[in-house]
Amino acid sequence: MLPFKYTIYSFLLLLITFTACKKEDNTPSADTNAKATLSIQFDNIAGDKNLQLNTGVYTNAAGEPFSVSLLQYYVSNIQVKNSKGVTYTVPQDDSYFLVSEANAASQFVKVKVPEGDYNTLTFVLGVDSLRSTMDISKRTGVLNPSGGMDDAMYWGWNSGYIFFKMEGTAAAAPVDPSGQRKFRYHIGGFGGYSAPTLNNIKTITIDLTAGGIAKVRQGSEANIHLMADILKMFNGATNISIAANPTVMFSEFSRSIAANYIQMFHHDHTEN
Ligand SMILES: [Cu+2]
Repeated sequence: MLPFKYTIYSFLLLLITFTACKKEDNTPSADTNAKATLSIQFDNIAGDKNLQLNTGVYTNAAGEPFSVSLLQYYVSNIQVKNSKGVTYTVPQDDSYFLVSEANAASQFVKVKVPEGDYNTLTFVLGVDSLRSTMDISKRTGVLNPSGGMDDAMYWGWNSGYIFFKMEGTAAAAPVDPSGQRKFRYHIGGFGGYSAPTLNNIKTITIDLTAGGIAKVRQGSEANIHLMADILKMFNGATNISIAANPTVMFSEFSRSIAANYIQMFHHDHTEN
C-alpha cells in the first residue's frame, strides 16, 4: 500500500491528465453540462429591403404604402434539436426576450445550450399562458408589465402580454386625435381571463439544414441568422388592408394577423 501522500499525488496527476485531455479535444463534449452560447439573430426586413424605422416606405399587397415607427415582439421558450434528434429546452426562466427594431442589441437573442450540432430551432412568438399568469416576481426584466409608454407590451386590463406590436403611418390610415395617419397592430391573447377563446400564442419551428446547422462549441459563438419579413404580417392567407383595419388589438380579427406573421421568419444562414 502506498503512503497516503502518494495516493493524493497520483490522484491529482490523474485529474490533471483528464483536464488536459478535455482541452485538447475539439469534438463536442458528451457531457450535457458543457454549455456554450448560441446566438439567434432577428434581422427585420420588409420584402427585399432592410427595415428602416420611420424613413423606409414599403407597400403591402393591398397596394398601400406605409412606414413603420415601432416593431417589437416577444421570443420565448427556445428549444433546439440536434442531429441525433435530441431536443434541448433552455431553462424557462432564461428564455424570454423582447426583440425591438429600435434596439440593435435586442435583435441578438443569446442562450446557453449544450455543445452540439443543431438542425432545428423552435421558439414561441409571444409569452406562454403559464408565465402570463405567474406572480409578478416571476415576470421581471423584459416581462415587467409596467414598461414604457408607446413601447409597453402589456395590457393593464388583465388580458396579458402583447406578443407582437407594430405601429406606423400610412396615407390609407384615418387621421387620429394626434393629427397623424397611424396604424396600430397590437397582437396578443393567451387564452385566459376575459376572453378565454382568444389565443394567439404561436410556436415556430425552423429547419436549419438548408441554411446551415448551428455548431455550438465553447470558445466560439454560433449565430443563427433569421430574417423577419414584416410584409408577411400584411400579406398572407388574409391580405391585411390598413384602410379596412388600421387598428387591430384584442379582437377576433387579430387571429388573421397572427396567422400571417408566423410566416415571417426565414433562416438565411448560420455563422459558426
Ligand atoms: Cu449572418
